Parts: sequence; C-alpha cells; structure tokens
Amino acid sequence: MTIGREKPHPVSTTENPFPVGFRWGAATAAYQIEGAVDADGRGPSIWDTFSHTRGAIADGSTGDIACDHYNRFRDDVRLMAELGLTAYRFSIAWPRVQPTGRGAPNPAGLDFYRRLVDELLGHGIEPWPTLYHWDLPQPLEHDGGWPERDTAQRFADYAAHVHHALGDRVDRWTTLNEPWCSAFLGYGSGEHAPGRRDPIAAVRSAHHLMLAHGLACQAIREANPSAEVGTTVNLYAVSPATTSPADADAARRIDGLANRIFLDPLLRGRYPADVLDDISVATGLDHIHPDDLVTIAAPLAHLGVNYYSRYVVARSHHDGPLPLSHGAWPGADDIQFAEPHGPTTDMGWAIDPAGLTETLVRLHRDYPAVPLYVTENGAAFDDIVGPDGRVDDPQRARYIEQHLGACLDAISHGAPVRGYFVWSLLDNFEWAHGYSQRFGLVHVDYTTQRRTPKTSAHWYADVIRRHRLSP
Ligand code: IFM
Repeated sequence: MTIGREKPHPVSTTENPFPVGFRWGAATAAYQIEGAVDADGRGPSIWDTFSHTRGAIADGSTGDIACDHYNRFRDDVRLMAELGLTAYRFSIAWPRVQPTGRGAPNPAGLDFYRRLVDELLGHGIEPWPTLYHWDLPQPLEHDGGWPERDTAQRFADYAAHVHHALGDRVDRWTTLNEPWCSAFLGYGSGEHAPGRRDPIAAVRSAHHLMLAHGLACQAIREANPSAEVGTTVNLYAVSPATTSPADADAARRIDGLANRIFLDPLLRGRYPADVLDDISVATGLDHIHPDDLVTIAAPLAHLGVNYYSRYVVARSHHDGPLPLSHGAWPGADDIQFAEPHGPTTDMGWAIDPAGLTETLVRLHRDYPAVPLYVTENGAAFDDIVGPDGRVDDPQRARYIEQHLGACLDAISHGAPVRGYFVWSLLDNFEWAHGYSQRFGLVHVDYTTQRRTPKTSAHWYADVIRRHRLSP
C-alpha cells in the first residue's frame, strides 16, 4: 500500500498571538490519576472490574493507586499554578458521587470535588470538569450498561446531582469524554471496559451516550438556564491510501464511524444517512426514538476536540496488517488502516499536526458555529529520569509546539479555537496500556509518587507566560 502524503508541517511563526482569553490548560481523568478507589464510599466502576481481569491490561496494572491524586491534589494544583495554567480539565468519578450509579449522592464523594475546585479557584485556575470519562458504575453495567437506554437517564440524574453540588463554583461543564471510545472500544473491540465484543451493543451505546449528553444538558439547564454545557469528542483526520474509488469509500466510511456519527447528531440534529446505511444492516436502528435527535442537538456552549492523529485507510486486499482495533468499526471489517510512514509517538500514532488544522477548519466550514477547544492533544514518549534528576523530553515540546502552530493556522482560517489542553498534566494509567505509556508534562515516579516537571512543562510554561509561540 502506498501513501504519498507525508509532508513536513512548519510551525506557524505568525506574529499574531493567540486570541485574548485563550485558555491554556492541561487535562486528566479520574480513574487515570486519582487512586483511592475505596475511599469515602466510592463504589466500583467498570474500569475497576476490567483492570482486575487477568490479561486485560498490558502490564497487569490497575488504577487502584495511580498517581494518588486523591490524596495529593493540593500539591498537584500547586504544580499547575507553577506552570501558569489558566484552566484545568479533570473528570468527576461517577462512582464517587453515586456508588451504585443511582439514588442519593454520596456527600463525601462530592466533597472531594468541592475541595479540588476550591483549590483551583484559590490559585486562579478555571475548573473544567467532565462528567463522564469512562468510569461507569459497575452496577449499571450489570443492568445492561450503555447499550440500555435507561443508562442515559441515570447519567442525567447524576449530572443534576453534581451540578447541584458544584454549580455555585463551576461555570463550564463537559458532559462526555470521547463517546467513540466508550462505545466502540468498550462494547465493540473489547479493548476497554467493560470488555464486550458485540458490534450491535457498540452502535446502541453510541446513541445512548449521545442521548445521555442531551438529557444531561437539559438537567443542568433546568437548574441554571445560563450554564455553559458542552461535550468532547475525539476526532481524526481521515485520508484514503490511494486515489482509487474503493479507498475513497473506505475513508468516507471511517470518517462516518469516527467523526460524523457524533458531530452530525450534536450539531445538525440528524445522523448522516450514509452512516445509518453502513450500520443498519448489522444492527437495525430501533433504539433511535423519534425525539432523541432534538434532545441530542441541544445548543452547545462549546465543542471539545481531542486530536491525536490521522487515519489513512484502504479497502482490504487481505494481504496487509489487520485493521487497527479490529472489531471497533462495525460493518467495516474490509477496511485496512495503513501503518504510518512518518514519525510516530510511542503509542504508534502518526504525528500529523496538519490533521488538527484540517479537523478544526472542517468544523468551522461544515458545521454550525460553535466555540472550539482542543481539550486533549499530546504524546507518549519513553521519558527517562537523568542522573541529574531532570527529565528531558524535547520531542514532546516539539509535538505540542507543532500542534499549537496547527491551532494558529486554523484560527487564521477563521476557526473559533478558544483554548488548548495538553494531555496530560501527569503521567498516568493509560487504560489498556497500564503505566507503560507516559503522556505527562510532569513525570511521576509510581514507587515514590515523586513529581518532576519535564523540560516540556517548563517550555509550555514559557509559551503560556508569553501567550505566543517563539518565532
Ligand atoms: O489517556 C487517554 C485519555 O483518557 C482519553 N484520550 C486519549 C488519551 C491518550 O490515549
């Protein structure tokens, strides 16, 4: 398979600074950093169950302790302040708030997030909570999980409890993180919790996650009509491997299953007809009720974009590697994902900042206007603590610099990009990869819990202070 699209992407040296009010952030997620899985009445989530399942996590690890952020959050907020972050994106663990996923909230669980938010505000850092970053309470999975419609209503109830507790100090809410991963890796390929391999369940989950988002928007806005509520999706640039019509069709199908299956309901109030055609043969569509799309398309205060890479795809000739995440793409088993030709991160993901510009400009061009935030972008590299105790990671600084340049390019094309969050603040539990992949600006020694800001952290702090990239 030939791919002729490896072009160097020059960092934008524009003199234009980032817009006034641009948010400079970093992101984390509850299960990846908090640890303290039994503290203060927290219940089990699907990730507790999954990570304790033999063979599920590459290095056999769990999030039981992770970065012990639950006990060290004040130190971590101090680190954020030293970096000069103006916003911090974190997630709230549903099983801390409702240990069984339903019923009265657990005051001790909510108190943790009150303390965290107060600490952030005390340091002048804007809290950006995400309500769901994959840790479904295990009892709800026993009741059927995301393939069941009722889970969406349970999520809306949970959202209302959290908003009731924190709405006096949090202005901006994000409902979901990366519903594609929850649906297609959780229920399709089984690489993520709860580890099911059932394409029909995956497609139903995708819709119920969207519905959960819409119902949560309603619940929060009923309490506060001016609350700013948005959501976050993981988007990919998608290109055909060759100019053949078959590869163009493969790119259309993967773009549909990765991107448009979420963007169109959220922003246009309908599913793309071609995507429905592609998936309906395998699943039937009786789980989509007539009014759901109105609920899902509630106006968004912002759209969070998590961007990491580009997919280059081809119709399978059955002579190449298996598709990436085999099973995660219902009805697309005949599509191959090409091995990247250019530089990659340690995750094996192609480094393609032009794909971020393409993604942001496409949103601006093809969809109704909505403020855009890059809510995750970052790279895993094998960072090593040097004899002097420093962690030198120029490749991560370069990666972030290139992607910030891509944001500037998108802004120069009119895309309303209002902020950027590095994934991640800390090295952490990288899901099925365990602790083998380090994404942090800050190195974590998991034996001692010592935090060491890497050179990329110092570099990022300098960009934030100057509010621009170096020429
Ligand atoms: O670690 C994850 C995060 O939880 C969701 N977005 C992608 C990151 C890197 O894989």
